[in-house]
Amino acid sequence: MKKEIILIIGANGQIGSVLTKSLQEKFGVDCVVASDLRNSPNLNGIFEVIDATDYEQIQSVVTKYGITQIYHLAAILSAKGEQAPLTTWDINMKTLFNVLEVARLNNLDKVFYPSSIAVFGDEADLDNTPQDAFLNPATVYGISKSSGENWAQYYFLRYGLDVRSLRYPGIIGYQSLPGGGTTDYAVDIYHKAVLKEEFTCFLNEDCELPMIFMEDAIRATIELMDAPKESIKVRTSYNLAGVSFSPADMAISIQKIYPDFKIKYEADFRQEIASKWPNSIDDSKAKEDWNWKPEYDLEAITNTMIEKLTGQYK
Ligand code: NAD
Ligand code: AKB
Repeated sequence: MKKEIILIIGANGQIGSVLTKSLQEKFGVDCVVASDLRNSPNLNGIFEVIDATDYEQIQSVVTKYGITQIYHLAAILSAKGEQAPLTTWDINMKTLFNVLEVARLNNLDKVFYPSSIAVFGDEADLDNTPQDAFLNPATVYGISKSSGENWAQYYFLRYGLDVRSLRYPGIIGYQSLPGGGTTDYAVDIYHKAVLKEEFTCFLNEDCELPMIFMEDAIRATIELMDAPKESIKVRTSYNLAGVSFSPADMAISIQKIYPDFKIKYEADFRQEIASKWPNSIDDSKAKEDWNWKPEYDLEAITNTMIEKLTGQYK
């Protein structure tokens, strides 16, 4: 079997720091190159500083290690992106174009490109949003992801590059902190609960959004990338569902463990972003094509988050 050498771009982020470890376990520490804008002193493994807006920096690492697959995670997320729309567009698109071109010109085997529920806007059904819903995203982040999905498909159709993609929901994990998204509250809330502090939520109490536990998100990524090429029928990006809930649902689930936990609501600009995103996602294509099945519901997420964070804060 061919030896795969993996490059992860944006490896220091919320997903990258966890995915790096999983890919090291799968492929071996010597076969995974983590990269980001700044060094990662605690990483046990190979690290290279790469600014993915610079084509040559990616190319030189691909050559140096004989990279065969790229996981391209670098992006500016929804809330932070609204602070600087044009810069966000430049970074999100330039990094993607560089990855696609490096992959094409070096005949890489596969590329992973994460998309997001942010591709949907108010033209899509909010409940059980279908795979093929009309996309009219309202944030620059969502516009960049919906465009990126089409570029992924273009490289597949035009050049045969095996680009695979998931529309991740908001990701919840204890291992890392989120960076600049609209769903970040769903991680922060557990940190406050474990610290026995009141939580101020920037979304409304009934704002239901699709979420997924980190373990499920990582497993989905690896299962998608492992699936036989012919079973990948969606070449833009697969809808992916974990579980859907509102901040009030989360508070109730935390109060089962900490009855004194308090939450108050002070909605800000992120509520406007969230109001145009789905409440829930139809991921039947992912189920059909590569047998996707989430494992964590809200209760399992709450129990695991509180157990793990309690250990971390000891
Ligand atoms: P993050 O913001 O935590 O991490 C992104 C990383 O990219 C950071 O470490 C940052 O330093 C790096 N980066 C930024 N610009 C770069 C550049 N020019 N060159 C190299 N690295 C650069 O994001 P995340 O939550 O880990 O998300 C990873 C990917 O998954 C993103 O593409 C995001 O859009 C997507 N996604 C995330 C979620 C989620 O809930 N976390 C949901 C949907 C989609
Ligand atoms: C964000 O809130 O921007 C991300 C996402 C859902 O893409 N977590």
